[in-house]
Amino acid sequence: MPGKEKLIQWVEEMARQTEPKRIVWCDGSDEEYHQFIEEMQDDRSLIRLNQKEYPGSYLHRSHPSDVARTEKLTFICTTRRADAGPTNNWMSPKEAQTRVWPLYHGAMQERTMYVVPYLMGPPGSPLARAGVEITDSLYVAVCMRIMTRMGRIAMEQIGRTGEFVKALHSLGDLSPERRFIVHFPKGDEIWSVGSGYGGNALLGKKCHALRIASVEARQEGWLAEHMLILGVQSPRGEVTYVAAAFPSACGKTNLAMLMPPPELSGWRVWTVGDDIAWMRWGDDGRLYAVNPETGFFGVAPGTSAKTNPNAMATIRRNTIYANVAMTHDGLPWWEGMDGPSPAEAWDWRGHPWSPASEDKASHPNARFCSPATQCPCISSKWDDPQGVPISAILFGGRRARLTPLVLESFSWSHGVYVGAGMATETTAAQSGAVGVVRRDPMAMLPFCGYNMADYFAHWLAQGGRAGAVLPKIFQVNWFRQDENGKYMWPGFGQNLRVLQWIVDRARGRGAVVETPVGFLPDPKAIDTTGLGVSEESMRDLLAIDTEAWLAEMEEEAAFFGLFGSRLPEELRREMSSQEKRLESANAKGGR
Ligand code: GTP
Ligand code: SPV
Ligand code: MN
Repeated sequence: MPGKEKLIQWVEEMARQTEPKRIVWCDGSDEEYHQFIEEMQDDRSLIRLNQKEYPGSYLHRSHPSDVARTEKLTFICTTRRADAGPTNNWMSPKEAQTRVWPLYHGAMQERTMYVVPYLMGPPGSPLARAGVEITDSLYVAVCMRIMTRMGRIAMEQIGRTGEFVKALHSLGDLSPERRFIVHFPKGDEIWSVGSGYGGNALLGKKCHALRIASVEARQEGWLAEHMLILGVQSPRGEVTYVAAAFPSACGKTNLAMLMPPPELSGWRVWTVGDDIAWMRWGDDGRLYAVNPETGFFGVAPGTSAKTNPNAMATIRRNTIYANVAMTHDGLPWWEGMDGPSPAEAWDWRGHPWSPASEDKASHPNARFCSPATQCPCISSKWDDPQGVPISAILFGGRRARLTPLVLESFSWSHGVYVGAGMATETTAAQSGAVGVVRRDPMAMLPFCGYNMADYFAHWLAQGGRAGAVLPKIFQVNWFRQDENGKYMWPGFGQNLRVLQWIVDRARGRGAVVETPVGFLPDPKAIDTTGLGVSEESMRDLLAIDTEAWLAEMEEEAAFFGLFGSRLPEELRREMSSQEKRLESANAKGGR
């Protein structure tokens, strides 16, 4: 059936269930966007910020119980439970029909249904994929306009190919009791009800571009990953592209927009993407990455001119903020922003706030939503349909102890093992406890749409591709703490010093020290002039505690045990070789 008819039929079907007052087909135009913004001010779902200081910018306050992704209420819907795997919540298609579908019945009565066609990936790219989100939230529609290529351009592709992901979203009654985010990888369908928050509701992002796309990528031989993409430019003008997976709120946006410190003059970092990478093998054997998105949905708290000046410039106009505080002058504010705290403000819930208040002014997971083109360091290739060739892949988590500042894996399969064994401390980006160490393979634990054992196998299989020019795989950790709980590494712009070594290694240069867990930089290989980190701290940041690693490997083994016989043999081999290397080093008294 031609795409347009298929789409009309689906929209009619969804309208019969949800019973909207009216249906609006979005064309993605500027006029439409501005009209939506006007309507949202009228119904008070958007508050106008100070237009002199923040032109085109607004604040959205969400329901206080709806401020982060709810992983517990996120499901993969497959006929067989094993296909979702032990790390995903599973629901049978039948159960979804009886438990979730009825929640849509009459859910849009007295509301407008917005039909939002969108494209993920640059138009004309072999990786451009279309979707249509049906939503009763204007906040969702305006954020989708920023985050995706919305409207006509998507309709063209749908009309031509007849293929699109069907994404149904309703705010429902916003009760966490009746909140579900359900994915049907087989039918390319997503149902989300009961939440208006980012990753739960902007369905092109995590639901489509990661959970659904990861299944498609496995079938078609490419990769859909929770990764930033950046280009590092050396003073000689050589640009090296890097993709990096860090879990939510662990530094992707910050690294993607890195501002080189003055001591490292001549170096530049160009942003291609800050959250999601779609990567495919090119005819020349290299791995090419595109950013499927067109905007940044980033963490506000901690963002300042000191930590991320490029983000501060990006979010100065045309930005939809969510759950930040607002000063009496209509300026957005959050903890960790520049300058002193305002003497008085409204907190993220709209209650009066002062520095004496017990609660934070901004929600820790408050976000900004801004167009990518506003970023001062946006790469000239950020929307290149072919993508950028990746020379290095980084895996990083938030670990107070154990994992060093940087290490290089011995091989592709060792690198896959390093990524699969990753762990991190939880953050405010997902509801639940903060600061608990959990395994988060490749930062994809909440986003892999199928059994993660098969996901590891898919990654391993890439290493055996004929003619593939494999990127080198690294692990990084910006979050090591000393015994007083202070970060030992200054991070942010200074992370460029680590990127320099990574670029050297990717280009076959740079000195290393071999350890049981990977290659570490030779102590002199990281330039520390003007850094203010003592030699002793650098030693600690690059130390390998073999006993602690062996203890970690027990936890890792318990996690891998969840997958039973489905865990790839190659991963088991990497794990046991690493264990042997550690044991033998330990017997000799450490590294
Ligand atoms: P998501 O959008 O949730 O996927 O997060 P993200 O991975 O893009 O994380 P982001 O860059 O927004 O950073 C999250 C938090 O980590 C912010 O509060 C940052 O200030 C902090 N952060 C980022 N980079 C560094 C760093 O190098 N060192 C330290 N100490 N903190 C950092
Ligand atoms: C994340 O939580 O990883 C985010 C924000 O990037 S969300 O859009 O909610 O997924
Ligand atoms: Mn993310």
